[in-house]
Amino acid sequence: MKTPTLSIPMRILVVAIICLSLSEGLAQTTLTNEQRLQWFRDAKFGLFIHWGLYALPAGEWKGIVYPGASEWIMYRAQVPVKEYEPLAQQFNPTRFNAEEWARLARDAGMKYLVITSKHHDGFAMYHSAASKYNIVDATPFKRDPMKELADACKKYDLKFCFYYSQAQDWHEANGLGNDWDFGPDSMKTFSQYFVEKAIPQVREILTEYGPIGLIWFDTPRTMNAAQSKELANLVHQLQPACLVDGRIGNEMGDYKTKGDNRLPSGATEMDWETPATMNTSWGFKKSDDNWKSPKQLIRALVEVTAKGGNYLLNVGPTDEGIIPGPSVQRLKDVGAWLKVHGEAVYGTRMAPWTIPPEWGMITSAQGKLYLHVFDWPTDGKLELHGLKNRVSTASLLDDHTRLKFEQKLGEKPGEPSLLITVPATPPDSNVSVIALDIEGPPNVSPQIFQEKSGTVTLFGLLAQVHNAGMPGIRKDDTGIRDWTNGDNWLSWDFTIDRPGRFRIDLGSYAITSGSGRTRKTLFEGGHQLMLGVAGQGLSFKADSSRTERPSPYFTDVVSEAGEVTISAPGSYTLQLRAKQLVTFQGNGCVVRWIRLRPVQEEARR
Ligand code: FHN
Repeated sequence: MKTPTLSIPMRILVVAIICLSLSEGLAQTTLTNEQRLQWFRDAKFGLFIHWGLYALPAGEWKGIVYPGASEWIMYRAQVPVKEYEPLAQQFNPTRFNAEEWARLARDAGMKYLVITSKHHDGFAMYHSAASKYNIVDATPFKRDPMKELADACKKYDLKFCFYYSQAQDWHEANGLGNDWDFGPDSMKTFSQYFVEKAIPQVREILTEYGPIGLIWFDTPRTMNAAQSKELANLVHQLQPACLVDGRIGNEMGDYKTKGDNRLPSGATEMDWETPATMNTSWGFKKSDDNWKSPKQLIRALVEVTAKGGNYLLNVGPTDEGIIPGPSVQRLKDVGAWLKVHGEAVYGTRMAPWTIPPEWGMITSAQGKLYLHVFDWPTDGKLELHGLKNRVSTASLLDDHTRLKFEQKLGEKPGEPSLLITVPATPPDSNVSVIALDIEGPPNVSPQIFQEKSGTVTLFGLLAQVHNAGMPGIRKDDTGIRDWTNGDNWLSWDFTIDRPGRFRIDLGSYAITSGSGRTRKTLFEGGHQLMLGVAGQGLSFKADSSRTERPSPYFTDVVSEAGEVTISAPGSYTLQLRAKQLVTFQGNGCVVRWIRLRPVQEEARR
């Protein structure tokens, strides 16, 4: 049979179609964000390592202990480059053992490891061709610990990742941050630094160490959008599967990076990470013994997971290459908990409830809910409101003991509700987990319920903002922020099933880093607020006179609004309006929560 010959326009068309399908084939090798994020979403827990020349002074310079994190010593003590640089000649971490570090992370239940390839002091902890100021060329150690760690991570099935300070570089005349040697940043040619050091070094860490899970950029400072984009593109071009963190600058990055040690109020979005310290400093600091307890760390990991994020927990090894004992112990403790309860963490998704219940946190997986109980009930009954799915079984996660439960799926005030009968003592002293098998994908009522204690908490995150189109108020992951416009007002709908008299408090927050750094008390100055509920009105001043629930992360700053009586079960609306708002250091009123707590009759007498 004769093959039909194609006319010239037809041939052009065929060639074009072939080219198009080839280029589509190529496009498939570039990954979407969704594909890149897959491992990160399931991993939940990573090890952050801040290791550099700053481990030598370890927070002290010429006999003076400087406040804050040790890796900032060069900045805090304004150490000239010519005095800081010679530290390299003493840096000889002969006790460094990459396998030990990787094994420790693996045994802690971590799935990735992020280490400082270069921090703000500008010293490369790997063999860099772009700068001689690196661990191989400038120290007696002469080894490349990053090569050793990359191999060890592969062996222990951890994603190997790099931190890289892309804008601050106190060693370079055009890097940002060093004004004591090189003058103010405004006088520098940052673009020159960016092209001559940052870009070549990022290229090196992405080409010399095998597959990299993510690059953790930090403190972008004055970088412009084109520079952030160039860096992100470079990462994806060299390693399409490598993630870029949220501190690349200009709202870019494959996921969001929260503030250091910061946790959001509720579960509102996925794909974020909280970097956290175990004590105060990131780098090793001799005098820093402000350790969080293993319980606090386990609870923070659970809270981050339940709210949709990942927890990147830091250690600061010494100049000898040793991870401090208290850090090692804590990692082992978290690992022991995860060994038993990992099913309720890895691969799970954030809670279907925006706001966690008063007793703990919730994570979810296919057909499952995991109730992470921080405050074990003393009367043997754990209560959960809002779940519309039928529960088929409830059991303790550790030994699979079946638990009895009673479920009400009606529409009376307080329903739907689940009452689980639990043992008198918690199975785990850190966090006990109850696993629920549920029918169908989680379906949760958006109502705000009264908790078992009788308390109703109205979180800022759940507030309806009225006149929201006007400037002067915003909602972020902690609640209502920067409320400065009196035309804006807030309201919450909620249900009461056990009426009575309630004391109402308003919670703002102060950030505590645990380092003794200045606390940010956003209520300074006092706002005059008005609150209305169940036909009663309260006028009160929001101030900073009382704090509660001190935690390593937040201290709630509490203002007392007064008392109201809610005399019948049913649905109610609470309104919060401003009589006078004060702007303090650029911040307005913060509403993290409003809490209605039952007043005990005896206490009132
Ligand atoms: O300045 C750094 C600090 O030294 C540390 O590396 C942390 C880790 O998140 N990041 C910066 C401050 O946010």
